[in-house]
Amino acid sequence: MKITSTLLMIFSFFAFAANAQTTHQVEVSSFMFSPAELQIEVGDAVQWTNLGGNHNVNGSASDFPNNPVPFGNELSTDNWVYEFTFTEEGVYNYNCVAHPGPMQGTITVVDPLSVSEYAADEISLFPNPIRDFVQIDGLENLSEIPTLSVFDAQGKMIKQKVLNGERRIDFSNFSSGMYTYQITTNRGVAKKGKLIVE
Ligand SMILES: [Cu+2]
Repeated sequence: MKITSTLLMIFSFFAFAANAQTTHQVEVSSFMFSPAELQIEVGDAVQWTNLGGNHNVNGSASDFPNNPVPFGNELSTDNWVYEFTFTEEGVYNYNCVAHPGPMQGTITVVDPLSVSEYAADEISLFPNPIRDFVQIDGLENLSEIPTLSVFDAQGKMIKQKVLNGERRIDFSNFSSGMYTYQITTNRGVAKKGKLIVE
């Protein structure tokens, strides 16, 4: 029974991954974007929904010249929905022009095929599927202090932990499902992959 449901999850994940585009939701309210930080894949769309207040999404070239592509809509008190599809890798910053202090966001667009891992073979995570804990071995092969980041199926970061000697990570408060993770250092991505929580 357990094996069957795990296999089903694996198959449905690959079906999901194969048909590529995901639409990620960001709520706009007074005075925040939620989630404010999102990591997505090339080709994914982000849909911002204004729940109330005079706000917009401003990722304009004049305010954010480092954005690979400008994006955004006009200020409005309507309950608007704005959608943008990100087709170029990179880090995109944006704000609300009426409330640029508190209302800021970042979309990080990654190409899953182009992110290479520099220590994939030296590091191992087990067990996977995870029940309550995952053990990470091989981190002593890295000369820098690694950070573990875990993302849900929508690309939202839900856990981030500096692995300062810690090798056994608690997943007992995670709901069942599919997650992706990255172990990063100052050098880049040491290892990345998928995790299943039972
Ligand atoms: Cu605003």
